[in-house]
Amino acid sequence: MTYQRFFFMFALPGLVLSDPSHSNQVVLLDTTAVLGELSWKTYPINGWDAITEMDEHNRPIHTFQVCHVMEPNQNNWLRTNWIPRQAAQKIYVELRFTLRDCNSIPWVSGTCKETFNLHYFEIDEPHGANAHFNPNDYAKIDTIAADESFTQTDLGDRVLRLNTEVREVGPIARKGFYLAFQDVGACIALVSVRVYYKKCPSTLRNLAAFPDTVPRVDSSSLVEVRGACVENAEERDTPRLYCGADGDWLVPLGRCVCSIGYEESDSLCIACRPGFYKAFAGNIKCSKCPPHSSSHTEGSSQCHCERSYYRASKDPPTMACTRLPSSPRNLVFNINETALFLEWTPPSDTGGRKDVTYDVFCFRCGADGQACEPCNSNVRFIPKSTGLTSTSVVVQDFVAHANYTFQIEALNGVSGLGRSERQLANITVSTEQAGPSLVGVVRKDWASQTSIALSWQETEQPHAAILDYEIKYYEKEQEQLSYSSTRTKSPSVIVTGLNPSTVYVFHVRARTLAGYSSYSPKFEFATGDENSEEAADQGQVLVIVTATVGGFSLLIILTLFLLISGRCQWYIKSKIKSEDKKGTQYQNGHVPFPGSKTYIDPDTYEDPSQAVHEFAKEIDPSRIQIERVIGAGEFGEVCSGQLRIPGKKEIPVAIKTLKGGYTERQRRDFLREASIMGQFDNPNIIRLQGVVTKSRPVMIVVEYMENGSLDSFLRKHDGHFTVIQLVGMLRGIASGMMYLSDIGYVHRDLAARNILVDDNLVCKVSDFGLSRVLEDDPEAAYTTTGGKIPIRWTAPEAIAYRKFSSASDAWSYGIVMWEVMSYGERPYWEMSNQDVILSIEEGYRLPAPMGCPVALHQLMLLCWQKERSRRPQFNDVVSFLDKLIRNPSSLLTLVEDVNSFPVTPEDMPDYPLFISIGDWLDSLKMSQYKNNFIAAGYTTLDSISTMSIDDVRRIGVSLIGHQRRIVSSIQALRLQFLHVQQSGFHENWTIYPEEPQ
Ligand code: ACK
Repeated sequence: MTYQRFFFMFALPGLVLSDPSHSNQVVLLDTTAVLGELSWKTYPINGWDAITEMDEHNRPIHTFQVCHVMEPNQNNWLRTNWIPRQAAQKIYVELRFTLRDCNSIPWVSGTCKETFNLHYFEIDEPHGANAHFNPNDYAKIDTIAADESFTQTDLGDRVLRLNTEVREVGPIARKGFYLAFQDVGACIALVSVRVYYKKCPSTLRNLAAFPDTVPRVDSSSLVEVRGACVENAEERDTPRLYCGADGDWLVPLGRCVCSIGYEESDSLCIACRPGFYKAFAGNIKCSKCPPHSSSHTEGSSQCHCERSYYRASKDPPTMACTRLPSSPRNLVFNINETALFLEWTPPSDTGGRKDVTYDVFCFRCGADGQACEPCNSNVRFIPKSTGLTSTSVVVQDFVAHANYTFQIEALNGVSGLGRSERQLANITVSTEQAGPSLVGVVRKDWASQTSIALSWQETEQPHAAILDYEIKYYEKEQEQLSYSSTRTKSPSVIVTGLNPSTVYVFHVRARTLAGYSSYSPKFEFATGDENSEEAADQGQVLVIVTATVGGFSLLIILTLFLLISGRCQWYIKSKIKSEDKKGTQYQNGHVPFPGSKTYIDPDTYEDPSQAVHEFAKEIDPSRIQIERVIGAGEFGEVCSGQLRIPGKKEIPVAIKTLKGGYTERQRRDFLREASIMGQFDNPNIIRLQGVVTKSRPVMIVVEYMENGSLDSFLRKHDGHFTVIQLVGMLRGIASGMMYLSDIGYVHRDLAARNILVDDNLVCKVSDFGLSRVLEDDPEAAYTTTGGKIPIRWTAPEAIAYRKFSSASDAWSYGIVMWEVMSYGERPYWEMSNQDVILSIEEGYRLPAPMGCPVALHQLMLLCWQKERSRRPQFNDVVSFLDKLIRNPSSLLTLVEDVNSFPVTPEDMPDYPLFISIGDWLDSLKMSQYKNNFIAAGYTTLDSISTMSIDDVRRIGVSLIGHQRRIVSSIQALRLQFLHVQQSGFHENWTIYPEEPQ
């Protein structure tokens, strides 16, 4: 009985014949893939049986079976066709078969086997069709036994299990081989035979291609394979891989990178798309063309600049293309006797670059401004004329009475690439004002112990009438440490108040409508000694001369005053020791400089209208033409209009009127201002033209100031001026205040609202009137001592016990500086007056406004010293500001640039502490931004302390004024934080995080 049918009843169902694909195997034979006949040979012919069935896809299933289990001495061979070796060095034979368990077949004991043998025979070519089969040619590979055979299930069914066995054979050297299956009496179904060898398949690794590689037969050694870079890639380190025995690639070394213009995508290097570029070889992506450049082809290594945009040789290809800067803006000049200051603001368009410098070109022109030729080399530029990094230059050694044209060009790194697009700023300067000295030899007419009389002549016919002369003098020994000056309208003067037996240096300059001439050479003259005969009664002479020079009958007034009131507010100290000046001046009230005028309080006149007529000219109202109302004062309207002066052309004036129905006291208070103003003669003090008292309405006529009051002017032009321009304004105010303090007038209400500005940005101090100003000033508040005081502007000692002095004016001046540098911000913002007083007492001082040079904030802090004798005097302020103007680079360091601000308890004491972001913003009246801060993650005060103006802008504060207010306060917090850190009082710094509402 043959068991073949029986066998297949179990064999076919449930067999899984599909072949798993193995990428690292090269198949030499796979019976499941052979569609036609296999034509394998069997020996003897009736041993193995070939059965070909069809699967559900109609593909043949080649099966060989043998089951002669009942007959002894079986030796049935099944031989494959010749299999070419190809590249194989070692082959793998995978057999899938079923093998019946002999126990499951009755009556076969002794003859039934459960194994079969696998053999091979290497040979270079296949046998001929009639070749005889010789089993001895074959070498045995292995005896194959089943892992599984028939298995009984719980239900009693028999389930056939498929065995898979794999055997390796090698090395194989011949071109091909046969396999043979020897049955010795088992019941076998050979379902599939797969013969393969292993390889490491070709692959791309690290942008290198590695070919198919056959592993070594010796499984312990690897094949080293060198890769070739893919197209458009270049080698970095030689790319290598090792092929392992199982056909796996191991140990990748080295690599290739995509060349310029190409980027990696799916292990290949593909060209950058148009609009993109890659400038460097490497495993980076192509980048979008930088601004103002483009690429039109694929694979661009860089992008080309648009028209009028350039790339400097040192600019990296990643940088945006840039263009030439626009012309510098707001080019202005300022000229004095010897120096011409040119100043401008940076171009509105820097071309997208940060390397902007400036070149200055100088041309000297003919009278009509035409026929210009380059300046000769005598004209000097400080610091230099080319490659300037700052926006100002000082020009020296120019010729007086000449016309110059200066051109300023802004340059940047690409200026050399587009010369045709250069833009220059031009300014024409006439050096009329810088005329030569109009004063010849200065002679000493006589000298006493304390005075010297001088006279001089004009050197040449002046081009404009001389208005007056200024005489500057100082003790020779003191070498210009401090100097004094006086003025005269005639070409002679008696300088008084000098020290006996002392050599003085004098020089004189003239003032014409065109400005000051240069100073005369210096002349040295000595005062007489104690025994000098000339010493007689020089005080009398002095008074007469001074009074005449000043244009006021001071002598008469003073004599009158002395006789009537018996009080003397005026004296000339004949021996002023210069070292005493500082200490005594503020403490004892006014000490006039020698040769200067002295202010007289109109209240010391019994009849105040007498004071008015003493100091103010009565104007015929028919000469006044009122044009329009420009504002409202406490006593009536303020109008603008014209004043006709006989023989001269009309001048613009402001007219303050006293409204009808006034009381006598109001009239007196109104005219008091004129009595005060009329005593002043200084370019930085508002000039009184005269008064109308003899008809109605009563008027005070003053020079017209085109730009009105300084506070509103600055607010209107927020951010429009250069620092030098602002310092120029501050210098003017300080100079006016120096004049006032020199003649002994204490202003008491110095504030930006009381400064007027003309159309040349000249600032003049106005609003005089002692107690009246304070009544008048809306900022003035009542203090506990009963007076009305503008708290935010006033020094603590003046608030506390009405100690007003030039030193308290210096405090107010510091506040004016702050107002100017912050473009009219309200000092201490919205803090209450009471809080201002308390925080000043605790040592709080206003922080530097945004963009404020350190030097200016330091000057403010000096003005705000508690100890009033330590505050600077106005002459110190003027010379300090002059130094800054002469050396503009000293203004470049801004407070926000300073990382470690010099903090001393005196200069920078604790700032008030706020509890939370909300409290802080409330104190600034900026509560509307609370959620902006919190949404951006600024929930604590220490987190905001690092915020820059850009951060403030970024979180949505768009108004420049608000940005300024917030940043100023942040700087204050930062300084306080620094101070707290330095002093180690961290517990003072209370920070509460806050949640959004
Ligand atoms: O800020 P303003 O324009 O400048 O408004 C006030 C207003 O009058 C009430 O004082 C302006 N004002 C006062 N004096 C003068 C002046 N001399 N020239 C021009 N405007 C003036 C001031």
